[in-house]
Formats: sequence, C-alpha cells, structure tokens
Amino acid sequence: MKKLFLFFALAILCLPGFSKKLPVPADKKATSETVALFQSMLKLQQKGIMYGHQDDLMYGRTWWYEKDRSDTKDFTGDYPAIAGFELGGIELGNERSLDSVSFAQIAEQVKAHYKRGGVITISWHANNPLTMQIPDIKSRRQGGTAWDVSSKEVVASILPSGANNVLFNTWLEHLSAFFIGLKDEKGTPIPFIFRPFHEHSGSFFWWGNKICTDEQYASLWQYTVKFLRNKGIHNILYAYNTDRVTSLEQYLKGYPGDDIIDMLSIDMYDRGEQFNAELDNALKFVTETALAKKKLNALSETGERRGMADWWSKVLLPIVSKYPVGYVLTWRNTYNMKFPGMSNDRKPFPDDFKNFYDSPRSLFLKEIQNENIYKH
Ligand code: BMA
Repeated sequence: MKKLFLFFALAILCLPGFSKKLPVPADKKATSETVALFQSMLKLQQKGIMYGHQDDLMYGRTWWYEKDRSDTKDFTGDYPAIAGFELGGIELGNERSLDSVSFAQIAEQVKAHYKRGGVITISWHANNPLTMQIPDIKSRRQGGTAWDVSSKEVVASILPSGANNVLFNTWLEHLSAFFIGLKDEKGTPIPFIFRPFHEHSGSFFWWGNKICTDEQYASLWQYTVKFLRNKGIHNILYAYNTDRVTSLEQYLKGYPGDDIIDMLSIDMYDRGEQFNAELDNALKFVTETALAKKKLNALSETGERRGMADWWSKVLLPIVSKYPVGYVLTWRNTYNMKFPGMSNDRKPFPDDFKNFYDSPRSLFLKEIQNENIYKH
C-alpha cells in the first residue's frame, strides 16, 4: 500500500509543471504548447536576450517576399529568434496589410518560423473604427487609420452599447479567423505573442491615453481578449506595451490586469543621449515588475535614430545586459525606401550589428532551436 502511494505521488510530481510550480499564462485554458512557450521564454531570459526583427521574413531592404529569405539571415547567417508580423488591415477583410504584405504569406511564414523553433510576435495597427466611416476622410492626413486621433470617442464607441460595437465585433471576427488558421501540419494551434493597442502612453494612436480613459483602455483589452478566448483561441500570449515612460506608475496606467496579460513590454527608440539613462531606468522597473508578477518582459521595439555607428554594441547591448530582458526587437527594414540624397543600396544592418550577433548574450534562432521551446 505504502509503495503504491509512493508510486502515485512520484507520478504526480513528474507531471509537467507540477513539481516545480512553474508560472503559467493568464489564460487558464492555454494550450500545452503555449504554456511551454511561456515557460521556455522565462527560462531563456536567464541565458541571454533573444533578437527579434519586424517583418524579417516578409521583405528586406532590396527584396520583396522571397520565401524563407531574411535580411537578418543574409547579414549574419542566422534567422532572428523572434519574427515580428503586422496585421493592420485584417480587420477590414483585406488581403494585404497596411504595409502591402499578403496575409496568406504572413500565415505561411508564421508556420515556417514555428517549424524552425522560433518565436512569433504579432502587432496590429487597426484602423480607426469611428473616423474611418466619415466620408471624404481620405483627404485628411492619417484619416481613418490607427494614427487618426481626431476623436476621443473611439474607444467608447466600440465597447458594448457603443454605436460601433457591432462593427468592432466584425473586426474581431476577421482577426479570429486569421488566428484560427495559424496551425501546424498536425492541426496544432501555433502559439504566438499578440501586442495590440500598443504604445498607449504616447497618444499617437486612437487608443492612446490622452484619447481614452484608463478604464476604457483596460476595457478595450478585456473585451478583445475575452472575445478571442470565447472563440476557443487559447494559443496567445498577450503583451501589454507602452512607449517611453519614466515611472512604473506611468507604465501601468490603463493596465488591464494579470488575468489578461502575459508580457510587460516597452517600446523605446534612441533619439538622443538621454536614451541610455531612460532605457536603463525603464528596463529596471519593467523587468522587476514582470518578475514579481511572474510575467514575461521585452523591449518590443527599439532602434537607433541618432546616427551612431556602434550603437548595437556600445548602447543597446550593455544596457539590456544589465537586466533579464526576454527579447529586443528592431522594426522593419522598409523595402526599397528612398532616402533623400542617398543611393538605395543601404545594407540591411550597420556593420556593428555583427558585434551584437557575435556577443554570447544575444540569442538568434540557432541558439534557441535546441531548447524545444514548445515542449515541456
Ligand atoms: C510603423 C511604420 C509604418 C508601418 C507601421 C506598421 O511604425 O513602420 O510605416 O505601416 O509601423 O507596420
């Protein structure tokens, strides 16, 4: 009898996640692969910082969708650990995103990157559901887009009892349909990080914190997450995100709750010398709070904007190395961008990016492939 008891006790202890009481995603119904991704990312942040690149698999400086091509791979020989994708426009049922990328091809590359053992993150610059309905909007700058902040009524209008609630539901239907299609060959839903309504501390999107109240912002999140969960979608890790902030209090304004959010992330671009101290300060409270809340964290958008040749090795790497930052992502390499007075043969990255790549702290795809991040 005693032996039998011991056997069962041991068997239970060996169940995944049981013995170590590992932190789990906010969604109690998160799929096994999603739980594994969450726990793997927590583990990996002890080892180093993953590198992510927006639209890396969709286009580069000089090419447009060549299957499996990547500017990061062309430059370093390896894919980024994190592949970023953008869904702005999916809500309207469009075939292509606001950046002219085909949604079908995005789905294809999400599947490819998952198969390689990489992490997927998705952003959504959703159109403005209120102002986009105004006739002749096209003539106005930013009219009807995510950047249209001309009305403070937008968020209220899409929440229940608002005039645009039904419209917003159709948008979420389009979004759900795309998400439900993200499955591997066996039909297993592919886990990913979703970062909608981002940078709300800067009020340049219609969900910004000068455009709606903190309560409305939190409700927008709760409504969206519940909608997706009710669709049976349980393969998402949700990333809360602000633009530059200087205190934790500012950072958490409008936070929708620990039952909704899996990752605390921040976006900060380098626009001058003060950046070093600002980033250091922000990463300190973001990583500390994420650890205390048992959540993931990331510097989910950053980039060099002051013309430093050795920014990657002298600014970014030393600062992010001070804290257990989950990943750092740099934004898209705009295809065929014409810079005034410059020829169009820009390299995808500055030479110093190689120093970041060579650092033992940075993790690219090959360095996380052995970790089997989607398995317990
Ligand atoms: C922004 C810019 C835009 C782009 C958007 C969504 O920060 O890069 O040109 O449309 O992201 O990817």
